[in-house]
Amino acid sequence: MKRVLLIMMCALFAFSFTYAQDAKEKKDNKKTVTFAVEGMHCENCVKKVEKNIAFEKGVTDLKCDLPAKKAEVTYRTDKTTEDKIAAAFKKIGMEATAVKGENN
Ligand SMILES: [Cu+2]
Repeated sequence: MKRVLLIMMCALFAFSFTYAQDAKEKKDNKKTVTFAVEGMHCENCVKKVEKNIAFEKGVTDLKCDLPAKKAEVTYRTDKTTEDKIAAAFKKIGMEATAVKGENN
């Protein structure tokens, strides 16, 4: 009887472990894309980007590099896309192009 219980405990443990791994993978579907942002020329522009893009649906992190005119956007791939983020830049009057080969 004790042996059955032990086997069941092991099975349960293995199952929950697999499940936890699965859940972690689902949480980690993040992607960071660097955008070259045309029209971001001063601190105010950076603030505008931070106030708008950072709150776009699916965006989890945002770093602006004013001298390089670049914005590093981290987003959840299940919530948004590169195109949607570029469209959000367009809405605030900036042209964002994903820089290939930097981190994507
Ligand atoms: Cu400006």
